[in-house]
Amino acid sequence: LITVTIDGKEVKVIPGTTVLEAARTAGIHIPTLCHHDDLCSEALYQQTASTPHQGEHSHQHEESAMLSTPSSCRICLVEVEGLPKLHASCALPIHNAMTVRTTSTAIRHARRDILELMMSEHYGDCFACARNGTCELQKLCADYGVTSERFGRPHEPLFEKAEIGNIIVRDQNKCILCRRCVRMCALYQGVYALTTEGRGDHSRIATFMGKEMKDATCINCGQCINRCPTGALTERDDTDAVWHAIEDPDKMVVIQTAPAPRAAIGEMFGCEPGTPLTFQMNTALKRVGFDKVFDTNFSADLTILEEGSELISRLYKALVLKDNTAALPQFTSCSPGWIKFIEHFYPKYLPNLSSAKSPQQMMGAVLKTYFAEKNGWDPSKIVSVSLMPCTAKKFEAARPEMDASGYRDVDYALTTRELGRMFKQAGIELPKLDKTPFDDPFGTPTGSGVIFGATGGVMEAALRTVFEIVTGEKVESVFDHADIKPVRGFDGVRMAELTISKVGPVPEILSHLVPDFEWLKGATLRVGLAHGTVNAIRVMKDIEEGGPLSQCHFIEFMACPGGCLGGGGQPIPTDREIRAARAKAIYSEDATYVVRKSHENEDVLRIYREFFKEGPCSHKSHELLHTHYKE
Ligand code: HC1
Repeated sequence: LITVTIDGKEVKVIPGTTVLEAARTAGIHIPTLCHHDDLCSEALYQQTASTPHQGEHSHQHEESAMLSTPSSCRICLVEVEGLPKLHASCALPIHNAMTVRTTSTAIRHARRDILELMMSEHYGDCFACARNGTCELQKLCADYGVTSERFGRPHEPLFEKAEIGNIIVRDQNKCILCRRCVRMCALYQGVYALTTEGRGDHSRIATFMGKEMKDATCINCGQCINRCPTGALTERDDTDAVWHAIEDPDKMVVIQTAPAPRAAIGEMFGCEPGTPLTFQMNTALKRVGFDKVFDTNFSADLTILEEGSELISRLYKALVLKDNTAALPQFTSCSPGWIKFIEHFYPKYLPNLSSAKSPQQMMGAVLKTYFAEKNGWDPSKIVSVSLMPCTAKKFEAARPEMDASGYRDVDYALTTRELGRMFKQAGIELPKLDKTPFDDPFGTPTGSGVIFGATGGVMEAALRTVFEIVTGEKVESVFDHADIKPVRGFDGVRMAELTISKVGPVPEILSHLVPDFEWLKGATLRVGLAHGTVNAIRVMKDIEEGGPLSQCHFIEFMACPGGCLGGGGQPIPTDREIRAARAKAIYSEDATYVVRKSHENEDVLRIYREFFKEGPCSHKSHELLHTHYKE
């Protein structure tokens, strides 16, 4: 270890640690606009950690370290004793003992000069910007007393207008070329939709051939938005359309809320990350005018019944009928960023995707059919809104195939940030509100629905149901079964194996799919998980090379780091520690449920009895709750 003295404080670090990282370790904050905690080498190393690929680590660690220090904003300048000039602390590795100062008149002036130069090219109305209040540039300008006296401000746009209408909206007039978006897209997502073009004064963030985001190979995950320090990247704003629907007396406006936003929205109202405001949010939603508030966790239970039954059918087809069209491993299909990723990059594996729609879409489908019929509502007058942590859910909602009932399953998908803004526009102080329960009949989920919001949650929920149905053994959570435990956690790629040593009778609800479970006796069920699409690439490569993941029967893929709780529509900032706090809240909520397995959700089972008539994966449920993604 090397001892470095920063502002008089000694800190011991491993050689190669940057001064910026060392300062953070010592609790000293050095301002920066191009560094992000998610993009430091340690975070990248953790993100690409895995159980089956240990050999890759050293190479990945080096690559991560290289790409994590862009040193482009120069705000993090420091003085080092014995060295002339100021140095960018994010690009200054520690190899010998050194003494560093992070504050001096020279440093403050230099930082102010840089900020003034940035503002001289920054066009846009701060008050109307979606990032007003969370803009890192705005904050630093305030901290350093930046004015436009010396270098002025542009009075008209320097670049073409923002690409309004696209799900990911870019406004280069607000871009400070920090390259966080480029690095995020490459290092966490492996998508490379964004790149840097030109040199010096002509540098700009670009897409391949200058295409609009909607035409680029972007997967709409929104991770770039969540790393952008300014308003240069935002999501399409659908709040006005939702306000109009709410104010239309002819419409019934129904909202469903996903598992991940409830553990995060409080951050927009000054709460600590991981403060669940599920039921306060219901009160607020009613107050702003939604007619019904349903729980996406409920349709997550429905998804588990469909997706789990599909897995059993595929296994039967492959193992008993020896049908090689069974397309194993089955891949989860509820993350729309992942769906677009596989469509772009691995289309030959589309048959492996579960045909089950995501919980968002399933809720929309049963809302405009089962619910409308049962309650005498005209489906053409229902406006189906969803609250999602995800920008890609806007794309999923608009997919042409998502209207099997004759109506759009979901009309508008709002991000957590958009709903937070709506609450603020309505003068709502969310944490102070009373609690209101969800509405029936889609308001009582199980703990399995809740954990969908975290990486590994869909798999754990599926295993609780599939394992218990097949073996008859009780599984309330991963802690009941040591072999299921590895599905939880934040390693980028994970695997688990479960031996099915005994089998039970086939429950009535699945009797149309398989005659018995004898064929599974003694079998080992292998499952895999990946979050962040850079890890999906690693899994797909392994499958192509016939590695351990090719032996899996079921793999969960989540496009965003940490799963939905780290979604691109979540409050800003989102980083490793914040994701961990949100995950804790989600798992704590699961533990409060008396019923924690999807197949024990009585209201879900009622839909099968009253509406679908047969069990999961029957004709009618296929029509409404499943879809097929084509090349
Ligand atoms: Fe998700 Fe899902 S968990 S995809 O991560 O399957 O977005 O939260 O709503 O649909 O339930 C997102 C979250 C979400 C769906 C569910």
